[in-house]
Amino acid sequence: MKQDRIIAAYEAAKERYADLGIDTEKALKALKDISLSIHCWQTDDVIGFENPDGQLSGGIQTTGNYPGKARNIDEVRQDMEKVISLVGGHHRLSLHAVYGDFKGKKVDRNEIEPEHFQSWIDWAKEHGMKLDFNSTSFSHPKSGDLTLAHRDKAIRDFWIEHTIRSRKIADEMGRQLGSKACHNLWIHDGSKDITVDRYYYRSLLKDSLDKIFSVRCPNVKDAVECKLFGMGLESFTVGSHEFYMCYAMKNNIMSTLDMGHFHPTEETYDKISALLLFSPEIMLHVSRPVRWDSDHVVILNDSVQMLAQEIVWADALSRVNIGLDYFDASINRIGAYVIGIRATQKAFLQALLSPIGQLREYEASGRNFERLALLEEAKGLPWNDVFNYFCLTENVPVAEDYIADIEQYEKDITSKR
Ligand code: RNT
Ligand code: ZN
Repeated sequence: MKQDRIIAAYEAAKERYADLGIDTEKALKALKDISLSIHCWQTDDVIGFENPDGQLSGGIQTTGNYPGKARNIDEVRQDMEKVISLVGGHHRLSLHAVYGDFKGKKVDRNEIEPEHFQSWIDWAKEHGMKLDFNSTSFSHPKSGDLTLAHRDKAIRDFWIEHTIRSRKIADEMGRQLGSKACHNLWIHDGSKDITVDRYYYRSLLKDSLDKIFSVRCPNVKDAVECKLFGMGLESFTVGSHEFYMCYAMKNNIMSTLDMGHFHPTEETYDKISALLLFSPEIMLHVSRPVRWDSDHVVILNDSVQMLAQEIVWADALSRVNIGLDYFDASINRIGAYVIGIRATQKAFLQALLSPIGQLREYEASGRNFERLALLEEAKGLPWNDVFNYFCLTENVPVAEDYIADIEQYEKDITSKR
């Protein structure tokens, strides 16, 4: 898009918003300050570097075999650098424990150390990014259907050790980068068919978590991620919503809300204000479930817009850690990142530009027709012109211009892998 047209459209949008008492400059500044925690695992379909021929197992699955996936640490970094060059703002990178710099050596999950992630910390520093971390319980010989809730103490201990080490790695990342790292704990533990010992498994998980969180990590913000069910584990998930919600509240840690982990007719946004009244911070996995937790690429849909509105309207941007979590192996993976990141940013910008003052006034005085009418009108405000201007001022491609850029990257780089 031509620069003078972007600016002219922005100036017009700015005036239109000013009519409604909305300051676009303020919204743009707020958008710039929203750091998304970009997941590393869209680059290589959640495989990591333990064994490049490894298969994904443990309640989650990627579908598709689009060519050009990253095969090693250099390619993951190359692709992440490309992604961040195509989106405005300053962001975080979320790593999983299987993405360590193992240099071809076999390092089991109960042996990982901060040193295996030092090159990531250096990379992050070099690129002005902060890091977040995730322990990895899936895709491992010791992770059948159960890990931290396994009946066998030896298996539980193995995963307790892994998770404590993961938290220590996150602690080191937070320390060196001067920004507390979110450590997210998600395990797939559950069963395919009806289970008769639910209380027992949950008591084992609770005990394992108590051991894990007894280790102090001052540079970490801990989060636990609940789920309704996993692939092949349809009848029972040990770490259910209520289980983790209670655990998080009792132990002063964060709950992670993954948009794919709830019933299709539930909306994640409605959970925010309920949680924030009891917990100082929460974590999100912005995702797109299609019929189930399919982890499709995030798009600008109602769920994401309502989520962003809820956070902005609750004045809770500083209390919500916004992580992304999707993996689509059926389309260009860099494209998948840019679409999802930009969709999330657009949702927040829309929310920042909404006429919330007037909406609240209508609501407070019982003028519900007026409230609904203004909500509808706000959908058509020229927020996209403001977003284009954001991209322009951030020196990243405006509107669909990034498509050609990604096609070029595919031609030059990923198609040759
Ligand atoms: C799985 C969870 C979890 C994973 C990532 C890879 O259902 O959403 O967050 O997707 O840790
Ligand atoms: Zn998730």
